[in-house]
Amino acid sequence: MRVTAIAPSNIAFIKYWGKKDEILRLPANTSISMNLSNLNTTTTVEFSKDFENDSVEINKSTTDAPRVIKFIDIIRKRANIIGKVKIVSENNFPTAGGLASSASGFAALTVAATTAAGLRLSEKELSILARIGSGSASRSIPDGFVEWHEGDSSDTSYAESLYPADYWDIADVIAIIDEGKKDVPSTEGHKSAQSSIFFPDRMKNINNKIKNIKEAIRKKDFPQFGEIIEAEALEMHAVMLTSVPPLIYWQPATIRLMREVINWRREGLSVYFTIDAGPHLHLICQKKDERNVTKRLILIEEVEKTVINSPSAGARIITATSGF
Ligand code: 2P0
Repeated sequence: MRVTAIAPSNIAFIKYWGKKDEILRLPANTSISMNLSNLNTTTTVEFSKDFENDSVEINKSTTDAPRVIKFIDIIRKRANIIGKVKIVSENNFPTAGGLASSASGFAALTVAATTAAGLRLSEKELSILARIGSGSASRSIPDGFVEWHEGDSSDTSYAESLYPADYWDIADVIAIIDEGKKDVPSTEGHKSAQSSIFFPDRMKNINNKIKNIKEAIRKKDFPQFGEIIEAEALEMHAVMLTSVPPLIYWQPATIRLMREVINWRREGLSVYFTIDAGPHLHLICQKKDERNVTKRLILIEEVEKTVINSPSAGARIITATSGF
């Protein structure tokens, strides 16, 4: 069977940075995220004994993709199939530029490949499997606003939906600062998190933060929510900056924009930033302020592009047909 799936990327409000098990990708802490409507990956998978080799095409280029094939081997083993695989995948945004392509990529691959292999997995099982491909991909399986439980074993570390996509009208306006590939891929970056002097303090307070953000989301208290996410992004980057060796994902324009956001807030615009393992800023605002935020961003020279996102459903199948 040939199966096509689509999956969103997601933005973490409480971040996943550091792992307690690298092979299983068990995170050091629980994280909270929102799926993004305008950053997605569409992936088609087919297994066949007639294919001579495994083949992977990402964004129209053929690639070896050993991490993808290793993941497919887990699925082949579980489904007890021996056919070679053909994978065609496309992102609607730049790959590996700090825009979480591995989250949407592995989530779409998990759904398409397990279905094509004849497996029928629950959402929880899909999230666990996606996590083994890439940690943040576990959060792109369920809908809308999502919690990834850190767990203490593979079976207990999975994501589930807190609220559907239409629960809260907020937006993530991404300011893309530099579309070039980032220096240190996040899988490498994760390894150094524990070397930061601040990491133990972060862990001490993280469950409290999870509790507070869930409360802010439940109450739809936007300023309280915004303050938590901004402080959280700065805290994660404080860990990155103080890791050995240090990880500096920011560009000069990243800092300039952070200052702008704080100024705009002083002027009465309710907008907060968060930042992932890259230079881009995610400006989180209420839907009613999305145009105002975007208009301001376009005037800033260093902002190459903006991408407006609303909360989105999780990974899903688009088509399933018999054979290429
Ligand atoms: C997050 N990031 O919570 C954090 C914030 C980046 C900064 O999850 O090694 O690509 O594949 O499990 O999922 C990026 O880490 O790492 C990430 P792997 P992943 O969104």
